[in-house]
Amino acid sequence: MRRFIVPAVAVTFLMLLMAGSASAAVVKIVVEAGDYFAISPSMVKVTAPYLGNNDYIHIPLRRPHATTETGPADTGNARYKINVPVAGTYRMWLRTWWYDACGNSFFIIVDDKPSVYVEDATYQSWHWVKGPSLTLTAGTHTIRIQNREDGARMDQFMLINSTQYVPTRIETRTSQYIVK
Ligand SMILES: [Ca+2]
Ligand SMILES: [Ca+2]
Repeated sequence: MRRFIVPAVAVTFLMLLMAGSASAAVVKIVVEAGDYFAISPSMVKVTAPYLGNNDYIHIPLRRPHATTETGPADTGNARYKINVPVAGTYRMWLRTWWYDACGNSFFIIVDDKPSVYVEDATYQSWHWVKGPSLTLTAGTHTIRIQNREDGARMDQFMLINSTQYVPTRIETRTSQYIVK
């Protein structure tokens, strides 16, 4: 009897170890702007080979450009579906280009949750902006990037279950997590 118990304990221990290491692995989900499954005006896709990663999405400047934060002229948006492999808390980052202080934000709507928005004060330069912290179950989720101010652009977004990682350059797209 005893010689059967020892291997069973060993196997259980090994499985726990594997489960522990799997949940500790950092998951990084990188989505290209053009990976949406649906897009609605005034959001448009712009082909931009100079970025080295295909394209970006953009709320074109209105004439006249807004000079106050009075709210967007429309609900133009792009919708993405991602498959989250491991439940957890994910930091969202967006690689953006802002026109000015009245063209420097997007609404973000995850599944059917209330909208939040991202905004910062680096203008006319591509850069990563820290987005919301999201608690996500494993499985498919919808991310909507929506018009808040005209003149805003987004090149990529990223979800990562690590608070340590800070993106600084264009990230490699992770097609295995993108549902089209
Ligand atoms: Ca603004
Ligand atoms: Ca891009």
